[in-house]
Amino acid sequence: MDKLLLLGDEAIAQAAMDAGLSGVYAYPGTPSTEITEYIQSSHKSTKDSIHCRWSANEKTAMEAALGMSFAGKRALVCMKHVGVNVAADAFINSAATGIVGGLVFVAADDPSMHSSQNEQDSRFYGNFAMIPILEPSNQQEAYDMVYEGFEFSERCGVPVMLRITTRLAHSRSGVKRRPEKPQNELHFSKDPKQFVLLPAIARVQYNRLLESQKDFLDYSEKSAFNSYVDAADKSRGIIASGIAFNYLMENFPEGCPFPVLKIGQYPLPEAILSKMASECKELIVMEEGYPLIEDMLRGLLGVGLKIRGRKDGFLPRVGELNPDVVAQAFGFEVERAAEVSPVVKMRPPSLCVGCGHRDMFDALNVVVAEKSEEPKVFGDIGCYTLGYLPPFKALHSCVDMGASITMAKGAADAGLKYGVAVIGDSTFTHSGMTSLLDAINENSPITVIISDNETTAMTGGQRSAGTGKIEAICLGLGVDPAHLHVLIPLKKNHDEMVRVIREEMDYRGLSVIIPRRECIQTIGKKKK
Ligand SMILES: Cc1ncc(C[n+]2csc(CCOP(=O)(O)OP(=O)(O)O)c2C)c(N)n1
Ligand code: SF4
Repeated sequence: MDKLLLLGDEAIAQAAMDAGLSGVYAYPGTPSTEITEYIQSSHKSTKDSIHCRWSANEKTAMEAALGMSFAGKRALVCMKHVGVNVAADAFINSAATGIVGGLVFVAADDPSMHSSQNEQDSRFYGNFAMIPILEPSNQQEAYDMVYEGFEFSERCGVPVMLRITTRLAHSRSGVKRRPEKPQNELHFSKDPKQFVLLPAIARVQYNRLLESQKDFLDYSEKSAFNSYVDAADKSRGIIASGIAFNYLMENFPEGCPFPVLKIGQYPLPEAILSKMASECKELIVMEEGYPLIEDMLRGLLGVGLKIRGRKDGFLPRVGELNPDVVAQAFGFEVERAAEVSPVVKMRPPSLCVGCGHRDMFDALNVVVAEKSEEPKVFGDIGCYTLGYLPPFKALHSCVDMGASITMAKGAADAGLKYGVAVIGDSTFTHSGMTSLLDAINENSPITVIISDNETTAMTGGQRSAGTGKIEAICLGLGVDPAHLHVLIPLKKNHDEMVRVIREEMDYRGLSVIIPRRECIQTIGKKKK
């Protein structure tokens, strides 16, 4: 088969299509976005009618993927790590219902928080759901794991999690493809109760999941993705998972003098771990993210053995690993990177010149400055979060998608006089609509600004689920039409925007202002 030069994300997408994918379901989020984009732009998705439209959020993505699996077809669901929090209800329960068509769940973690609000480790979710987890060490393995993952999911009867991290998602390598498989035929579970989690049925399903654990362990013990290379020096044994295995081997190009267990599949293969524990003086754990294996080993192997890793300072407790960090841990000399020339100045991130969010903040700041009782502006997640930084310095919070409106409501409940929520259109349809409903139901005295640029700009300009429907959604939820305004955020409309924001902040009930102007970057892309 041909070899392609692919990003880790693209390798996942290509493998899924080669394995007979019928649909990808996802909400954009770095570093997972390129998986869906690759499928969207492929000739195959059009030719074979592979579903690849963006979902409104990660939970709807997970549920739709489960629906496709219910109908017997293979589904891929992709999200960034914080998206797993949003999808968690459906995700955890999907382990209990099980699947029909193979379901691969890709969780893309972002250690070091390159573009995220935390660095949580999705392996905990896979573990919590009690399903097998696959963790590739390179792009070829990402391809192979997804290609085999659908069949593996069908064999296990549950979704399989593929956990990747930013470096693997966003770096390229040659990937050898495997033969293309046809899509599954539409077919359904023979058990009519399988997807009905009423308590009496759920108990049976849960017991079945528990019983499957020994099979999952057995698959891990025999998996080619877990490999052990013995060595003579048993003063240390090294356990390296995912991309950390690559970093380790980069530091030992002639081969590691200590026994190495590469982990690519969970649950952890206990037999080989016990063998290492009995033979080696100490175990070193190298893993990207939280010290998950490290903690598990302490439980699994007892406290007698010395286990080193992120918790005892052998490796840093936070942030991404890389070959240099691993080299330092082993006491090797690390070449210092060339100094950055003083000519190069630090450039803090900022909203593009000409961005509509700028005009919105300019107007909002005028009204905020007028008030003697300081208003609080609750931000959300998107390009407009940059309104926290100079020159605007306009925001007082940014927590999770949708939190702006509900935090403003909670603060109003507490007695805050002037609460403003600033949210983007994509974030609004992701998880702001239910927040708005709570505020509408109590006519909370807050001003909600839905800064609508008709796209999901921060992640690269993907289609936004609510484009063209934002006012209708607000009215349908129950916003008073007298307190719903659509404005065009342009310099020439500055005075009008200030007036409307002032009037609505003085109104002691709920109001929604929608400044709408298309993101200039997506306009530019369309022109090209
Ligand atoms: C739960 C979750 N999913 C995905 C993301 C990634 N993400 C950050 S901002 C954003 C959407 C921004 O779109 P919008 O609200 O329309 O604002 P814009 O960037 O267009 O101004 C996304 C998808 C995230 N941070 N959290
Ligand atoms: S990408 Fe679009 S929304 Fe984001 S700052 Fe630039 S113009 Fe504004």
